Amino acid sequence: MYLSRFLSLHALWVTVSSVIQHYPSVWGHYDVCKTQIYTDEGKTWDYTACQPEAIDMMKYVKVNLDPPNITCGNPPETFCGMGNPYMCSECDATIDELAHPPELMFDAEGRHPYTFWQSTTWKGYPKPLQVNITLYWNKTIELTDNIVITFESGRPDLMILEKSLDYGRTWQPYQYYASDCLNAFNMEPKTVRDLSQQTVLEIICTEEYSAGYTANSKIVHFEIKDRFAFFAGPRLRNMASLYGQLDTTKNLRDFFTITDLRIRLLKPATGDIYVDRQHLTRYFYAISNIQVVGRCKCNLHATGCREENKKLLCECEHNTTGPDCGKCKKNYQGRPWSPGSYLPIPKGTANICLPSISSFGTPPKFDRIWPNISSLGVSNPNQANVCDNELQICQNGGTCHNNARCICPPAYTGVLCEKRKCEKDPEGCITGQGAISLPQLILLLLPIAPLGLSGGFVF
Ligand SMILES: [Ca+2]
Repeated sequence: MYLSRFLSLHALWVTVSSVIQHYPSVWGHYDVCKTQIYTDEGKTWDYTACQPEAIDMMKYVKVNLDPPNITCGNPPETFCGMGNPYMCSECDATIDELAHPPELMFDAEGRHPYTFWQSTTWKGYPKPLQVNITLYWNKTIELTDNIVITFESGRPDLMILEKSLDYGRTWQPYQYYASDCLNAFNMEPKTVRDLSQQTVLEIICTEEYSAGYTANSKIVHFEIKDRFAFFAGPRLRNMASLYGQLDTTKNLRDFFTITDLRIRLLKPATGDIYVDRQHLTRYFYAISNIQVVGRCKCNLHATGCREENKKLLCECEHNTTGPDCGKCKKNYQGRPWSPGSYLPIPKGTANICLPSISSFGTPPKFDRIWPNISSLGVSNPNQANVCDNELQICQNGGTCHNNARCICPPAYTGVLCEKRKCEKDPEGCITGQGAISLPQLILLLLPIAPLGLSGGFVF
């Protein structure tokens, strides 16, 4: 008896261990849009929320400099070291070895000396030396890692990082950078560590990255991961919490979403309070690398994003279409388009577009109140097929009965079993019948599994 109890406990432990080990590597990835499942009625699809992998977005970036003639070397000019104004070199756009065009901000590094873009020197002083570097993708992108700008000159005394969400029509500041925030922007200096969950969207001015030539570091950050950490913990292990927040808080989601970035270089490093007018060739901007890591925003309806005619496009699933999978495909207007949802963890909700119902004919143009499938009911047996195994597939394990109705699993409802029952519950979807939430799972496991959910997780 003891042996059988031990064996069943052991079996439970093996199951539990495999769940624990499996969960962290699976739950946040959303790397599959659908899987084929087998039911009594045969094969069908189980749809899940999905998103592309995060990638190096600089491979796809386009750049625009303003003013356009701000790159050094045309005509050739001399520039000198900040530390030693007598150590000088040439910038000449006509000689490869001496040219510093903008694309050198995005080439693969790994060799010394680094390749870099460089501006003209501040020979027009006291007229400000200002440059706008606009990075654009013609695609909505979700940032997943810090933006990192590497300067080969001193880091600027004044700089603003801006973002656009509408392809450069309007701009919002992301972060201010200054050696003296109060003086430059009338803002109290802060670092991202001064923020909290409640103030994570605050736009701050930081003095952390403007120490110019005197500091060893050449790097300027915009801290994405530190902001994620307010929700996911310092090592970003609790991504479920972050995903939950992103799902329910549009402002937070939008904060990390961009179509364009603009680096506004407003004053070069001077290394001192005063500008040395005798040696204006010491003052310029030079950038060797910009890191932007993110994923195509596909509204949780695609895992692929490809470049076509130099434009990034989501490879949409779930009967959606558009560059961001932002609308339903033709003939799939059975209910209003909706983005997928990260919840419930780990698979999310696909919110697929449902087939239009042909018996209703073509919906009148501009008629936004065309009946949606969930309001149709199944009372009229003469109406067109409600479900079949090809187009109108019962979801979430539901089975199609006589083409007239879907027989749904206990936790689901809706004509095609597309809705979780607890959606109606004002308390949210905490205890779905037949489904077990992650917090529940952890609580259940704690007495016999005194270890945290750990494991490498890559956002
Ligand atoms: Ca470079």
